[in-house]
Amino acid sequence: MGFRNREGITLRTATGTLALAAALAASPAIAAFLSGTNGDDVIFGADADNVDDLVIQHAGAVNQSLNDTDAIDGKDGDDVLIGGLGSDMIRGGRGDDVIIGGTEQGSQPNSDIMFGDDGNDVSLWRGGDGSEAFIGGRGLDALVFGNIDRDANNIPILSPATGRHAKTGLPSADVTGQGGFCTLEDVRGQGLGYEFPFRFFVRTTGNVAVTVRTAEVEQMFCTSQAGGAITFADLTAPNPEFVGVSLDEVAKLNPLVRQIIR
Ligand SMILES: [Ca+2]
Ligand SMILES: [Ca+2]
Ligand SMILES: [Ca+2]
Ligand SMILES: [Ca+2]
Repeated sequence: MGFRNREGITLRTATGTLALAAALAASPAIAAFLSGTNGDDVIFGADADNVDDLVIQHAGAVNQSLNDTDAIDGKDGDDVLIGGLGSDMIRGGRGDDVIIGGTEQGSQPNSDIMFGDDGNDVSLWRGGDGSEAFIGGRGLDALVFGNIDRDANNIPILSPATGRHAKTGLPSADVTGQGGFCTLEDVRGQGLGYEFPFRFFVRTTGNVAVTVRTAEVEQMFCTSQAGGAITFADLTAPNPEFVGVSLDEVAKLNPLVRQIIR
């Protein structure tokens, strides 16, 4: 398992609590390009390519940075890839990858582009993460909207997991209690490059907050319009629509998603 992270961050994984400060102190400065191994990796965006990077930022010039963008390549293996701030580009590679573009809490830019590649991949979005794109690639891929659990430093919490993510742990998210709901529009066959724009509506205002585009994604999980329940859309159906599902049904539809959501 590989780690890329900011100094001092603690990860909770299946193998226990790992304090990474010592290990990171010995590693070179982390650039915006983060490459995993062909094993199971946990990679956090460095959020370090910004105006505070004195190698990038020319004195007296306007902003020369990538505004916290990271380019993350998980390579093979069952990875957990987390972009953090900025409009990140994240590639899962082969294996069952869990990809989070944020979390950004509404800070901008926050439009992440995520590729699942081969394997059964999951992309997780949280309120405040902005409008994004998820291209699933081959396999059974799922887009999930929910309140991703974070620590006090805004880092998604990874909890012990079983199966293919026993080495990395998995993030968790409250989908049932999310403060909004989703709609989908089917634009397959229109030559747009993506197949579904999903819109997230804030329940209290009824306003659209974001639109997430998908291509080669088979499943979508969100929250019911009234709240308090999970909805699911089968994107392989001729006329996909959201229907209510129990957690037991989620487990049958997608065991990896069931490990993540509640
Ligand atoms: Ca990997
Ligand atoms: Ca980032
Ligand atoms: Ca991001
Ligand atoms: Ca993958």
